[in-house]
Amino acid sequence: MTRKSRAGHNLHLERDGTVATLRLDRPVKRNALDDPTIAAIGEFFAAPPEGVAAVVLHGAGDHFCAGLDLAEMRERTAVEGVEHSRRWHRAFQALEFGQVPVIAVLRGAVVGGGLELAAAAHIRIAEPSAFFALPEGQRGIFVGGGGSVRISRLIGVPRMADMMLTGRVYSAEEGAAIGLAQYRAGAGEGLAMAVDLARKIAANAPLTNYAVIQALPRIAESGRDEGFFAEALMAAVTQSAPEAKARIRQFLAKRAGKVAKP
Ligand code: 1HE
Repeated sequence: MTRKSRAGHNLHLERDGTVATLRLDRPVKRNALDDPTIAAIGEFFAAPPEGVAAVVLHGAGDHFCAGLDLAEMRERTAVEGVEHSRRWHRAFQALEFGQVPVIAVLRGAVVGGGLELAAAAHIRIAEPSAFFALPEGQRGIFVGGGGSVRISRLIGVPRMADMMLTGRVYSAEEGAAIGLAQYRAGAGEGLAMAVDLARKIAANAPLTNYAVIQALPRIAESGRDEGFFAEALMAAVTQSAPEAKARIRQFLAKRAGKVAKP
């Protein structure tokens, strides 16, 4: 049964069993992110509804997100500017290093802070209409929602610098090819694909999903020796869980699915 509700400022929530679908809900402003929406995103991901095992994130209307709400720009002291950016960081950290995997469905503008938000998700699906840009250069500002950390890791510093310096816009096809999305979907098909992937994710052992979110990126950014050790610890923790033992017994008893050829 699907349950719908408001999940915070400019956020709409639909819940179907273990999958929650969170929609940025400000289509008249192309889902531009104002301060209360950033706070609501952080609050949602800091404490997702009980029993939710995967979240699909998308935008109402034709655009995922046009980035920072430029109408909110005002005179800020240096400290206020830092604090503003840190609020975005906290909100997107809650998403990236939260409790459940997040799949973003991208169509239309995935721009500025919208791309920073998408980059915090674990899986991105691009519909043909999606386009990726960092117009901060044209606006005279810098990324402030974690983009220089996350987007540069997705596509490399040279590509990100090019986007910011020249205003280069990547199409869905180009964006997927350089790593801005792992999947491409047909027009209007991204949401169904995301829910499908979310159901697969939700069927995994929760501890494995948690390890993928929490341990994998940290291991990838640590030294090799620390990485191998952290991996061994994580492997030991996951395999000692009763759920892992039960799943492996099921496979050996030929009661679990095989890995299917692509
Ligand atoms: C906005 C915003 C916004 C639209 N803040 N109001 N982001 C940008 O520089 C992107 C700016 N937006 C655009 O380039 C275009 O709006 C789009 C390509 C996204 C969509 O174009 P279109 O033709 O579908 O819509 P529109 O007519 O431009 O916009 C519809 C309304 O949304 C309009 O307001 P209206 O009152 O005239 O109807 C726009 O002003 C409004 N709107 N985008 C405020 N971003 C943590 S740091 C992050 C730094 C950044 O994100 S910088 C990048 C900011």
